[in-house]
Amino acid sequence: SFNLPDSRPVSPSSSLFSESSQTTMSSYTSNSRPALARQTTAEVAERDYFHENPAPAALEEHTAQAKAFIDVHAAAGRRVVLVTSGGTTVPLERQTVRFIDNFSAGTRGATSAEYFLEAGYAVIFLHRQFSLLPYSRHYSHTTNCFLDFLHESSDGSIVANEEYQEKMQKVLRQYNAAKKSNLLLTLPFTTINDYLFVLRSISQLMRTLGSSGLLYLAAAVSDFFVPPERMVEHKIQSTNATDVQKEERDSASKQEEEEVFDNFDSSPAVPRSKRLIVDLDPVPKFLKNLVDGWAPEGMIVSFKLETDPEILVHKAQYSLERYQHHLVIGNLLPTRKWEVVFVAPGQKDTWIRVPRSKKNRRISGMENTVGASAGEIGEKPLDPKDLPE
Ligand code: PAZ
Repeated sequence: SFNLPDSRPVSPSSSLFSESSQTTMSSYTSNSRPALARQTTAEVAERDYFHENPAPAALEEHTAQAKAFIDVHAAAGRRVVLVTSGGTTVPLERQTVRFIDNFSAGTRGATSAEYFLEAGYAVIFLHRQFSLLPYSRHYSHTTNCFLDFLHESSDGSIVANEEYQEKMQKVLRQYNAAKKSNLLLTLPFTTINDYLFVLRSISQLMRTLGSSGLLYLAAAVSDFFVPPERMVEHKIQSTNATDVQKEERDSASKQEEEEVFDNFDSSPAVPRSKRLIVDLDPVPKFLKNLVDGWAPEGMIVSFKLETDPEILVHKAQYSLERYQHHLVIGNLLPTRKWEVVFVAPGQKDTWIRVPRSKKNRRISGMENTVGASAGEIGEKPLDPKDLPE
């Protein structure tokens, strides 16, 4: 019931070629680069990132699937939402054994997708592979193994246990209805790079939907990554067992190896082979590009996660001001399952709460400290002193 503005506020910076945007002359001379032109900083960052990083193998296939899905629903006049969900990984090696990850299980995205389907949207669910999915989320990743929901009846057929039947039937019917009507397209990503490539492609496809397209960006996207020129090919070694072998190689390739291995600190305090210093670059902030160039007519909702209650609203407001989209939904890590703040242009910041489930109360240890009823709206977050130690 929150009122979103019909269109984004027009500000000087909302134009791709605005006077206020910083313009940069391309300094590239390579023939493979596009012709020199005056470009905004955001455009240069986009061109460089997508030029320097490899497109994921599944990009074409996923883009084709999304295009077919969008075309069908656009022709039917149906609203389409792109929901992004789950965390992105940051690989440390090209042949990836180790990677950096984050906490997100995809609960927000998978749950929201169900509500969007219920509200009549067709949903493209761009999610971290193996994170929670709409409908199946009720039975996967739970403390119960899914087999615990089932038993074998006397005739040998497998049926749901009595206590789960009502809910399972409801969920199954909703899932089958979405499937039958082709209303749910699930597309997986794993790395930050996969995510950025496919997000750009799908957002651009959503342009055809105009204002019937909604982008609901709930994924927990890494802010840092290892750029390709600093990423080693093979598993980073933790012992110097390969050093002897290395010494036998010619000096040119030795030097090359040392350059490649610059993830290692050379501090003499601890043997070099035992230390790993991870040196990450910032991931370009593409929300500006998305808002201004990829899907300029779509409604765009982004999420902002923080752990410090003192900075959440400020960061959400900053994001809204900087990117000029429709809504930032802020949440705090420990309370995110039952409390969010809506920050929208021209509107008062509004905290929205849902009742905490028994499970959430158990996790937070907050029972009996703060009352919350269905859809409660407030002007302030829960008091941090009520949060568990
Ligand atoms: O996946 P989840 O339900 O455990 O968490 C959801 C969330 C906190 C990742 C999401 O609500 C969110 O805030 N996403 C944006 C995170 C960020 O990049 O700030």
